Amino acid sequence: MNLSRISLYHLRMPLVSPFETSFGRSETRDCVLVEAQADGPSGFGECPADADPGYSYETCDTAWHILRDFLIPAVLDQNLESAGELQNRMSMVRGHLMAKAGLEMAFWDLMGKSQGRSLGELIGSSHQRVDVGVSVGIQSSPQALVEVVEGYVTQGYRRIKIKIKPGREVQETTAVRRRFPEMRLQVDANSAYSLENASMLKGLDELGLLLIEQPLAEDDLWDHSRLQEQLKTPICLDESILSARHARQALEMGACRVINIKMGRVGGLSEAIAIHNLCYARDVPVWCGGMLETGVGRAANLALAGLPGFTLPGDISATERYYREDITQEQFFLNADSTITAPSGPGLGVTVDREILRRYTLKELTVP
Ligand code: OSB
Ligand code: MG
Repeated sequence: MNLSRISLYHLRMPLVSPFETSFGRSETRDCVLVEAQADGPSGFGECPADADPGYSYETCDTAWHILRDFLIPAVLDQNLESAGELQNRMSMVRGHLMAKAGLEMAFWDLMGKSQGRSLGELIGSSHQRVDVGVSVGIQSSPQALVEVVEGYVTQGYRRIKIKIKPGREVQETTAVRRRFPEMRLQVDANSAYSLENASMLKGLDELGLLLIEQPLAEDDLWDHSRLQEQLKTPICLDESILSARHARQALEMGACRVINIKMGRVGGLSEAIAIHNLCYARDVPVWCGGMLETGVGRAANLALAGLPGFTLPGDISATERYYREDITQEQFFLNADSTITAPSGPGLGVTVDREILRRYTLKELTVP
C-alpha cells in the first residue's frame, strides 16, 4: 500500500453532558482525525489525544506536530505491506503513541477497504456483538450519581463504571451498590491516589466490585503491586500500560489482575492485539477502554473488543451517550442485552459525513 496523501483534522465536538474525572471536567472532546489516501477510497483513523494533557502528556497540538513533522514524512510514498511495516517507519519517534495510533488506524481502514474485508475479519474477531457498559463521570453528590446511573440502567446498560477521586469514592460507590446490589460495578481513579492515601480505597473492597482501575500514578507499577497485596478486589491498569512489555511486567509483578486495553494509549491496534494475545495466553481478563471517541474510533474499538480474550464489558457506549451528532453516518445503538454490534462493512465500516466533519473542524492540513 502506497500512502500518497494524508490529511489531518483537529476536531472539537460538544459532549451531550459534561464529563468529570479526577483530572478535570470537560464539556467538549477534541481529537485529531487522520485521513490517508492510497489508490481507492481513503481510510480514517482517530488520534484520541484531547485538548489538555490530563489523561496523557499528549494533546491534539503535540500529536499534530509529531504527525506533520515526523510521522507523515516517514510513511508517505513508501510501499507498506502491513501495519508492522508502518510501525517500523514510525519507530524513530520515541513515545507519542496516540499520534502513531491515529495513523495506524487509518492504515487498517485502507487495508480493509482494499481487500473488501471488515477490520474484525482482518484481526480475527470472534464475535460482532460486544458486551459493553458505560463510564459515569463524577457528579455533584452520591444522590445525583445514583440518579444518573438509574438513567443508564433504564437505557439497558448492565455494567457501570464510576469515576472516583480522593474523598469522593466510598459514599458514592456504596450508594450505587445499595441501589443496584447485583450490578456489574467498577471504579476508575485515573491515578488520583498514592500509597499514602490509598487506605481510602479499603472502603471499596467489600462492595463486590469487578475491579478498581488505575488507583496510583501511571509510572508506579511497584506501588500498584504493594496495593494489590492489600486488596481483594482486582486492580486493573489503564494509564500504566503502554506496551505488551509493560503488560507482562505488571502481571509478573502482581501490579494488576486485569488490563484495560486502549489502542490509542498503546500506539495502535497492533500493540493492542499483542497485549490481548499475551493476556489471553495467561488467562488474564481484558476489556476495551474508551476515550470518548467519535464513530471512527468507536468502530475500531468494537472490532478490537471482538477478540476472544475480551471477557469483560468495554467502555464503548451508544453514540447518544457522547454526541448529539457524530461525524460518521452510522450511529451505534445499545442492543437489549447490553451489547453493541460492530460494523460489518469493509475496513472500519463507517462513512465520514464531510459536512458534519467541517462543522467541528478547528483546523485542517493536507500533505502534500
Ligand atoms: O480513564 O478510561 C478512562 C475517557 C477519557 C479519558 C480516559 C478515560 C475515559 C473514560 C470514558 O472513562 C470511556 C468512554 O469512552 O466511554
Ligand atoms: Mg481509565
